[in-house]
This record gives sequence, C-alpha cells and structure tokens, in this order.
Amino acid sequence: MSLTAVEAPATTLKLVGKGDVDVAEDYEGSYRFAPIEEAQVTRAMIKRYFNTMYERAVSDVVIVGAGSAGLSCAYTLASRRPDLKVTIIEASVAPGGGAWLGGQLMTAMVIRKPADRFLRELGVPYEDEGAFVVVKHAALFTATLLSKVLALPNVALMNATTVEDLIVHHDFQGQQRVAGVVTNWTLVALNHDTQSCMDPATITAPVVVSTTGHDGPSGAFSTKRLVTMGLTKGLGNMRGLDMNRAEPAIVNGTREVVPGLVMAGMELAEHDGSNRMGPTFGGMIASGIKAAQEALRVLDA
Ligand code: AHZ
Repeated sequence: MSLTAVEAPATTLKLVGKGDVDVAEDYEGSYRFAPIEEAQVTRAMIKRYFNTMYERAVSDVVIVGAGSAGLSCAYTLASRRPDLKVTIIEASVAPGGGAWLGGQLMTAMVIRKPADRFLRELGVPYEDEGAFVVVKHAALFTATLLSKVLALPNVALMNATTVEDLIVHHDFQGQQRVAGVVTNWTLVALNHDTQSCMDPATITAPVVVSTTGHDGPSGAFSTKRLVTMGLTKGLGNMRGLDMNRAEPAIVNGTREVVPGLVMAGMELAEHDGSNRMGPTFGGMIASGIKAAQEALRVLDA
C-alpha cells in the first residue's frame, strides 16, 4: 500500500508564510523542501537563545536542576502563575535527572500514593497496585512532564548550563539573602582547570529553588555552597535507605532553607541528613509541588 495514499498529501502544497514558498510533501520521490540559506538557520537559533538570556537575566524564580523534583516544581509553579518568569537551569544536555529509569537499569517507575494525583493531572497512565502505582516506563512520566513544562509560555529552560555559584545580597538589616545564580555553559564549567578567565553570567531572581539531587559528580550543589559561604553550619549528609521515613521527610522538609533559597528533592537529604528512598518517586513529585508553594510564599511575603 502506498504511503501517499494512506497518510500523506501527494499534491504540491503552497505554503503561505513570508511570501509564497514552493514545497512538495510527496513521498513518491518528489519531496521538495522550502529553499533556505545556512545563515538563516544559525540566526534563527542565535536570536532566540540570546533573547532568552537577555530577557531571563532578571527572572521571578530560578529552578536549578531539571530532575523529577525540579520539573514537578516548574510545572506546578508556572501553570498556576502564568505571570511569573520561571527559568530552569540544567547542567546536562538531557533534562530529567535520574527519572529516565525506575531503578537500577529497570524501566518501570513506582510512585506511592497520594502523589499519583499528579499523574492524573498530567494524563500519564499507570497501573494501580494498592499503596502505589506503576508507570510502565519512567521515560513516559518524564517526557510527558517535560513537554508540558516546556509548552508553558512563561517557562525558559537552559540546558547544558551549570549553576556555578549563588548570588548573595545583603538586605537592609544586613542579613544575607540568595538573590540569583551564577551560570556558565557546562562545557566551559568543566574546563576551568585547563583554561583561565572564563567568567560566568548571572540571573537574578527573588527566589531560587535548588533541586540538584544528592551528592555525586554534580549533585547537592547549593547545599555545599551554602556551607562554604557560612550560610549553613555543615552538611547533614544523606543517610541510608528507608522508604517509609525518607519520602515524608523530604516532602515535609521542603522549605526556604536560607532567605531566598528553597530546597527540594534529594538535595534536601544532604542538607538535612535525612534518609534516601531509593527507586520510588512520589516524594520527588510532592517535594516539587511543595517547593512551588514555598516559592510563592516567599514571593508574596
Ligand atoms: O544534572 C543534574 C540533574 O539533572 C542537575 N544539576 C546538578 N547540579 C547542577 C548545577 N547546575 C545545574 N550545579 C545541576 N543543574 O540537577 C538534576 C538533579 O536531578 P536528580 O534526578 O538527580 O534529583 P531529584 O532530587 O530531582 O531526584 C532524585 C531521584 C532519586 S535519587 C534516589 C536515591 O538515590 O535513593 N531516589 C530518588 C527518587
């Protein structure tokens, strides 16, 4: 059966954009793209990327880390408050953190109740196993959440971009307050040892939500920096795995840990010295939702 007959229009289409563009969506051998110059492609990207950097240099909320906690926070915050400029900074090329797999290298994702409500809000299908639900593939959850976050007009995501430091201002009482983030492209940040003078850029915001995950090559970033800046006494250090203690501890502990900085997700286990929960993601979703509420509380204070 011919593809043309089934789903593709065989005729030459006239697309009307900036002037008429001759194209043919013809799968019988005469497919013809609109003509283009290479520089148009480069300029189309540059214009948008640097417009975003220009516009987001002052944001309302910066979320550091686009794992399950950061993305849950971004969705909740930006969908409830379309007036806010929510800017997500993610060090990796691929947003999603550890939420592309359920646990070990297995694909199903377990979410304990009552965090399953978020799946219904997103429209992610699952199987009900009583105390918890199972999404057939973690990537279905993460891809759906990511697509809904990115479709929100007030969200900007800068991936392959690392938060290298925090901006700290003194308020009128002399109290230190986190007032934004210091950024660099991750490939630059990874090469500070070999190249000198690669200074960063900044984004100011009245609230930073840090969700950089537990310690590892890049995790627990803000927690560690708060310690070296003297804004927090010391690392709490994540304790061993206990699902029943860990998830409520993370959700109930999600808060503004120092003025201007809300912490959520597994980074909080390093800050507070609470347990890890292993491969169950309800705590990350609920912590992200609570972080959105905390960010609004700080903004509205
Ligand atoms: O790339 C990191 C990841 O995508 C990103 N990140 C880390 N440092 C950063 C920095 N600048 C920008 N300096 C940075 N981005 O943060 C994201 C963290 O995602 P994650 O999935 O690691 O953390 P989470 O808290 O959202 O989810 C934790 C999931 C876990 S870990 C765990 C256990 O080990 O027991 N259990 C669960 C459910």
